[in-house]
Amino acid sequence: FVKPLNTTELEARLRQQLSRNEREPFRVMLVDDDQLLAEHYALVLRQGGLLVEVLSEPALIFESLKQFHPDVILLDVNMPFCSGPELAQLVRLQQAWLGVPIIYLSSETDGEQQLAALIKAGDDFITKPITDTALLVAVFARAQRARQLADIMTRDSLTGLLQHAHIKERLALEMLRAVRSSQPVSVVMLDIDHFKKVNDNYGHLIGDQVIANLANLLKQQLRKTDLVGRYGGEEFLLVLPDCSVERAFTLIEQVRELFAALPFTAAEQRFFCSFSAGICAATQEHADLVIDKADQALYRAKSSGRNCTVL
Ligand code: GH3
Ligand code: MG
Ligand code: MG
Ligand code: MG
Repeated sequence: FVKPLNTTELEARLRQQLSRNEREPFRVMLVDDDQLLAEHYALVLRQGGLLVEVLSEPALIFESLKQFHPDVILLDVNMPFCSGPELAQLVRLQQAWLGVPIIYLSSETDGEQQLAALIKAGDDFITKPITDTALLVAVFARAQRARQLADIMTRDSLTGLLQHAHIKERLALEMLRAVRSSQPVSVVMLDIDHFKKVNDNYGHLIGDQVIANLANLLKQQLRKTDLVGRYGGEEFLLVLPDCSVERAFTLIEQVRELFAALPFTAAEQRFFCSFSAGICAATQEHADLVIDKADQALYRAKSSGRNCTVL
């Protein structure tokens, strides 16, 4: 006989789990036309350490998804104008949200109806009434799994950094956040110098090692909230929230010096590498324009002799 955990103990454990991850809390979007009920469930989930956005107007879901980026969507079935399954179908039409689990949360107990909803779209069905603990556990488990999968899907296998499309997406998101919080965001484009020679002299595998080592160095030296992406082969895009270009410059110069001093060995030969970097401030322009600016700064760094950082 195992004594059931009471909700407080459980919440404490979930929080522990979250802090162990040292990651942002899981994000849950709750769509229900019954605002009072939705607020109750939201409270339960928030007490368990989850971040919850309540949406009582289903028509606004795409706006909300873009702003909130949930790990899990909890969806009511019976809503006026648009049923949960219809809404789920619409969400599934957009590639960006294909991987986000959709869980129906409904008092519908008829198996046929539940099946019909799941066949349309959606991943799971939770029947109301549900105990607070059961809801929290179910959502937590789903969110955790979804994050793990999203992580694998969005990361580059050699470096573990965000892939091209995903670092761009995160930049756009950070720019929105920056406008709201009026904090500066710095963007860095970084490219290894004369990398073709590394491949030519020591082979592609050693070249890969150099790329992986620089990725590790960046992960070590930057803050947890900084975002690092592998923009191209030996090109990296960094997004540094709450960071002025001056601070970014100092930081990147430190990393540049560390990297330039890092010895590599191939065919019993020691050799060194370097990178050039271009920095700019993320303004309210389109993310692509900001990337262009960082790229132009990088170009200037290359033409002024490489192994340097340009603002
Ligand atoms: P520059 O200083 O002007 O940047 O010179 P560069 O030689 O680095 O020039 P460029 O950016 O044109 O060349 C990059 C080379 O990196 C070309 C490509 O063969 C190589 N490369 C791209 N991706 C990878 C990769 O994943 N692994 C390895 N080993 N090499 C790669
Ligand atoms: Mg309803
Ligand atoms: Mg290069
Ligand atoms: Mg390049």
